[in-house]
Amino acid sequence: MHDDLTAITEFAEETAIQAGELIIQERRQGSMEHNYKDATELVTQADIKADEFIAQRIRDAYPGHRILSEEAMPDLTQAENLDTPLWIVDPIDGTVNYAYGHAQVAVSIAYAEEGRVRTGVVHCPFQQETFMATHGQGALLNRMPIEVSGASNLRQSLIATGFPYGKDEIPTLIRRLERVLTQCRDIRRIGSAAVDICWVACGRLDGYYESVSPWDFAAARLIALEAGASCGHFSAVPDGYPEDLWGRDIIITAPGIHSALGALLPEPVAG
Ligand code: LIP
Repeated sequence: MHDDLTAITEFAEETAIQAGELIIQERRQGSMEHNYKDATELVTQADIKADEFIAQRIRDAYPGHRILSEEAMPDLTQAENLDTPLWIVDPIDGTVNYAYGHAQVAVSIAYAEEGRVRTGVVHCPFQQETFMATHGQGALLNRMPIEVSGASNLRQSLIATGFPYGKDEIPTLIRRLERVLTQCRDIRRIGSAAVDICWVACGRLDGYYESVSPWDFAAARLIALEAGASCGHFSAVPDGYPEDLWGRDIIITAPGIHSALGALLPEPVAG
């Protein structure tokens, strides 16, 4: 089962960089036809083209593997099937940023065996930055080692989070944001979970929390773990579901502030 992980990481890196070139060209050519999933979630033609490009490369190189991708009718139960290797792909994380011409956009490609993410690549084409990690081999930014910050005081920490396309949880999220913002240095809302988490991995942020989809965070979470981050959830992970791929209520921080931030996130129990 254990294909050569270093070769897989290098394949994912090459694929992500090539997909990054594709989405840069698509934006330059202005072919920014917008569509909406469920009438709220933006998807562009570049999403579709990059997703098809990545999926075809994976199918050609690893025909027996499965692919869980944001743009290919995702079936989240795939994450619970541990029999064959699984690729977790977000062709454009930070879709709204992409559509508005912002730079914080990522191609995210993760590879998992038996529910554990073993390699991850997050390529930010507009910033010419490639974050990557192979299980047990550390984390890299443009092939140079990275590590989390030494933050140990929440009040002096910079925390990132984000908000879903749907609006029904906003009141709870705003109450949570108020608890965090009154206890930390400041908040950042960058618009891409993959970028948020990789910035924790390299010390540009001290912590991150959010609920997102597996393809948004799977690769970046491994990169953060390999860079020394503490990764967890501030609510229960369903029994038997791989925690590496469970995206609800995730918290990823420099070790020194993990418990302090984690204590603020659950909704206080009335009483
Ligand atoms: C995005 C996430 C981000 C979240 C956005 C959106 P997308 O993913 O990366 O953390 O706050 O609402 O879900 O839609 O750009 O792939």
